Order: sequence, then C-alpha cells, then structure tokens
Amino acid sequence: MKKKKENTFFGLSTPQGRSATATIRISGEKTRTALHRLTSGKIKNPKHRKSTVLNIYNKNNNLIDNVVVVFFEGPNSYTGDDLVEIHTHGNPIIINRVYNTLLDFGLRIAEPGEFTRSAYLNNKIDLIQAESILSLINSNTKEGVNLSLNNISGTLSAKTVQMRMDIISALGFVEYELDISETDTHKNTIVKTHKSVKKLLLETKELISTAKYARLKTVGARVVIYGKPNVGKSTLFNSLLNYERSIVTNIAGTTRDTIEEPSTVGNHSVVFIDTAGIRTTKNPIEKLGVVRAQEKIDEADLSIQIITKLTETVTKKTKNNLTVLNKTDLLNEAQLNNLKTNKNIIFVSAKNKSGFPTLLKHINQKLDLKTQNKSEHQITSLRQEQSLKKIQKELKEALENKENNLEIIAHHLGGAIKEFDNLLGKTSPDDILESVFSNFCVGK
Ligand SMILES: Nc1nc2c(ncn2[C@@H]2O[C@H](COP(=O)(O)OP(=O)(O)OP(=O)(O)O)[C@@H](O)[C@H]2O)c(=O)[nH]1
Ligand SMILES: [Mg+2]
Repeated sequence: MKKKKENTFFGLSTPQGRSATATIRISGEKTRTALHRLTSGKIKNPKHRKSTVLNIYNKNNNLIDNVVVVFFEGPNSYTGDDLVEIHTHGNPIIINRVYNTLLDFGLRIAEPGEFTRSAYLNNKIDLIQAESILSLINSNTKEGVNLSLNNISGTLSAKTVQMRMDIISALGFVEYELDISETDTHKNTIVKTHKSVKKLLLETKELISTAKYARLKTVGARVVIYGKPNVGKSTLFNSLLNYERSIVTNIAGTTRDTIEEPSTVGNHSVVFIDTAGIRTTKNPIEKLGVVRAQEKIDEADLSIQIITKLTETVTKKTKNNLTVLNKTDLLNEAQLNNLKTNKNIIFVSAKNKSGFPTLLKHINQKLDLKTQNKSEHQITSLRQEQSLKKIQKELKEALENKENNLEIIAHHLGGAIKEFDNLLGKTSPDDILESVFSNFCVGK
C-alpha cells in the first residue's frame, strides 16, 4: 500500500506570523535544482548537513533575503528524500516571496503532514512513530512530551513488533500441526497456543488501558462544571480562567451552549467546560443545552457539581466527581462553620474566589490519580486503541472457540497479524493514512 509521490514540495515548518527566523523546507527529487536556482547558481553540489549563509533570489534575480540553508542528502534526511531547510527572516512578506519563487520553479505546496508522510513512505519511521511526532507537537504537558519522545524513538513500535512476532510463531505451531495433522500432538499444540495467546491478550489489554492516560497527558483532562441553573457555574468557570469568558446574569437559564476553554491546574493540562443549568424546561433551546450538558458530563474525565444548598441532590462522591458548594459569601460564619462539618464538599465563593486553593488542590489530586500509570509502554492515538481492540477481539475468538478447531484458531491469529500490520502501518489502507496525516499542519 506504500506509494510514493514523485514531485517535490515545500512548506513553512514554523508558525505563521512575525518571528526572528522562519523555516521553509523543500523535499523531493528537485530539491537540488531548486536550491541551485534559488541561490542564483551559488550552490551547485550541496554537501550533506552543511549550512551556508547566502542570498536567495527570485526567478528574475531579485534579492529575496539573506538566509541560512542546510542541505540533507536522501536517504539521510527527515523525509528520506533530498531535503533543504531555508532559514529566512521571519517576515510573512519574505515567506510569501520564497513561496512564489518555488511555485515559479514548478514545486508545489506540501499537503498537511506530507514531510512526515514521506518519512513513513520511505520507511524511515512506522505509523506509530508518525503519530508520536504529531502527539509531540500537540502535547500540552511535560509528561506528554516525554511520552511522545519515547514513542518516536521506537519503544512502543518495538513492543508491537515483538507481539506480532509472538503471534506469528504461535500461528507457525498451529499451521505445522494442521500440516501433519496427527491427533496425538494436537492437544499439545492447543495447550501451547492457548498459553501464548493468553499472554498476548494480557499485553494487548494493558496497552489498551493506557489510552486514557496518554490523552490526559497530551491533550489534557476534560473537566465539566455542571449543576442547576443560577448556582454560579459560569461565574466559577470565569474565575478559574481569570477572565469573563461566559455570560453571567441573575436569570436562571443564561448559559445554553457548552463553552470550553483550556487552562492548567498544577502540572495538568485541562479543558474546563461550562454547561447549561440542568432542569426540566419547555424552552426548546434550553432543552438542547441540557442534553449537551448531560453529554459533556458523561464523557468528562472529571465533573464538578455546583450546589448552593446542601439539600440539593448531591451526586454520590465518586472517583470522577467533586461537589462544590458556591456562594458561601452569602452565609454568616456560624452557618458556614456548620456546613463545613460536611467533609465531602468543597466550599467556595466564585464571586470573590474564596476557597479556590482548596478547590484547585482537589482537582489536582483527582487528576494526579487519573494520570498515574506504571505501564512501560503507552499508546497515544485513538487509531492505535481501535487497532488494538480489533487484535484483542481476534485473540479472544482464537481462545474461545469451543471445539479447539485449529483452522479457526489459525484464521483468528492471521486476522490479528493483519491488524498488527495496520497498526504499524505496514499495510494500512489509504483512508487510514489520510486520517493520520491530515491531522498534521502543512510543513510538518
Ligand atoms: N453572592 C454570590 N453570587 C454569585 C456567586 N456566584 C455567582 N453568583 C451570582 O449568581 C447568579 C448566577 O450566576 P451564573 O454564574 O450565571 O450562574 P450559572 O450557574 O451559570 O447559571 P445558568 O447559566 O443560568 O445555569 C449571578 O447573578 C451571579 O452574579 C457567588 O459566589 N456569590
Ligand atoms: Mg451559566
């Protein structure tokens, strides 16, 4: 399924806008020619990894900028093809000029993720490593960065390669048995195969279980704020963010849509979600808001229920829920001290931010618990999780076929191997590749 596009492409690999320098990369077979023309003939035979400071020119020989170019000769480049990095001054006008010149030279603008895709197509990296590059770029936490770096270096790939080899050898026993078809060795083969499939199932299960940690570490935890109308959810949301993001009024039912904003708590990256107050209502818009709120609560990593009176229904304290009693500024000291005997509730005033250190400490503790993971290997994408679930299903079916039919076992082991090939990107269908690389930005 690995196909190579022949043409040469380029892209800006640093963010748009003004900066001290910006980097444009060119990759493909016309890289040398483009470099030769861009430097007005100054660089004829570029040397691998050599950097040169010089002027670059457009097709009419007008100066574009004074730049640093670094050439990488394929296959010893990021993409595996000839590649050049051009470090210009970080002005969008200069970048535009380089773009127009390279288009004039017959090169094309890279598609999202095409540099990494080339690296994959040239067998420099597998699909897991490609995804790890994406998660490295997008990680919002230190741990996420470390995890992604680890996976780029190939530790997760090595683990999956080893698991794939184990299935291949299990399938080898089964096929040998099928070939010789002797009944007296049959039972031995079944016992042996069951043993290795069981071990593989455990390993698969452990990898699948790491999916949620990786998401929390890279993208961040989703923390939803919910409760009845007017309890101060939006006020709390705004106070946590330190700016007036949500509209606050004293009218019950102010917030309709869900509102999401990223933030950090301790070492954790979080997305706080403000929701519509939950009540039965005839208003069709508010009704939709309540449905959305419920969906966000269901999918959240942590939910914070806001109440203003103890008599309000309090969700049972679970691992994923905190209960916060708001508007404590309206209570006198005696009333508050009386309420504070309830240790399961955090007392705050969203209006004047009292009780916030305790609230943040609790959120931090909950997220600490959720991100603690001792697994040596961790997966980082939904695709990896889904692929491993398919492998798990095949392995289970191989194990659970009651008659211990060797042909059925062989069929499911074969299915699992095929899925491992997809996971590593050995034989991934084009639509899978498309969805992996389209998540990258142009220039990556
Ligand atoms: N005294 C006091 N008033 C508060 C506090 N928090 C919020 N309020 C007030 O309560 C009213 C409702 O606040 P919101 O933040 O809009 O409440 P909400 O839960 O988002 O309400 P809906 O969006 O309608 O569900 C506003 O008048 C706020 O000023 C607080 O800590 N103390
Ligand atoms: Mg609100």
